[in-house]
Amino acid sequence: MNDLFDLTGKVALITGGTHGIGMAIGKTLGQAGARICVNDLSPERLEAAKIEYAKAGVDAFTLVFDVTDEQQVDEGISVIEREVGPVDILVNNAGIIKRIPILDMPVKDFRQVMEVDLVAPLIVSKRVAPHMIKKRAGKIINMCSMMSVYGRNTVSAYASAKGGLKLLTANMCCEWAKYNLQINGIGPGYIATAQTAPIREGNHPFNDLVMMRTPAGRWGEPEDVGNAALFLASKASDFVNGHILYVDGGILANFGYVKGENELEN
Ligand code: NAP
Ligand code: GCO
Repeated sequence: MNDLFDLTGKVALITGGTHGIGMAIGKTLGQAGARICVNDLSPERLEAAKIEYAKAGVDAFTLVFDVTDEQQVDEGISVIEREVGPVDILVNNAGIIKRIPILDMPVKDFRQVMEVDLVAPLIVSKRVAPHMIKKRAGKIINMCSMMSVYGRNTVSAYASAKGGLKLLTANMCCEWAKYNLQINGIGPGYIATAQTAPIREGNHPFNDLVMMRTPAGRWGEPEDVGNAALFLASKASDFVNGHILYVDGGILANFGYVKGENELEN
């Protein structure tokens, strides 16, 4: 049974994996035996992340490149292929969000979110897929969101990108599954990371909404997503394709509830 989740001999690239969900995924896949590669925009964050990975027993190979820049992606992946090996598992994790009402959002900001959250997964996947196709084996995991299926005030760019990423995942499946590539997405619910800190910390009222919408009654932890990524990166998911695995504590199953109803005494 353990062999199903053994990633020994596999090279995994987690984009933007220097903290938050990406780092949780990197640690989990690394502890399952994968050789972990992590990119980011900041050398300083990569240096700090390397230390964090080492504390978890993971020797991360780190390099700087911007996932929105085709030339930097090509050069970065070439370095990985030369120094570590061809990528077997790609996690398109890097992402940004801008919380601005549509009428107030400059189009350049909308474009920037689309570039990072939707176009970049295409760029990086196009660069690594040919090797996977030649090898007739590969795993691509696109980091989607609840906003792949929901809108919400102020996150129009993010939801548009993550909604697009859900269907880009489907299209990668349609074109590449025949070569034994499995391309899936993960749709995290509300996870406690730097990205959600502005709507979570300081007793922010958004916590009430998350609690009302999340049957599990808690914010998710990055490790909750890391565990789902291990499934999608492993042999255990070889017949799962084009699927978005929601890791949301039940949000998608729940319309919501009124505080105090149907609550046990203990
Ligand atoms: P985070 O803490 O903001 O981390 C995002 C990472 O992406 C950072 O390391 C960031 O690097 C990197 N990045 C951004 N733009 C980049 C670029 N152009 N090139 C390379 N790296 C870049 O986010 P998170 O909460 O861990 O989320 C990770 C992913 O899960 C994102 O795609 C997010 O949309 C998605 N997600 C998050 C939640 C949640 O509740 N947290 C829920 C659903 C989906 P820098 O730090 O150097 O900027
Ligand atoms: C927000 C949050 C969400 C989460 C996540 C939910 O402002 O609504 O940041 O977008 O990040 O994407 O799945």
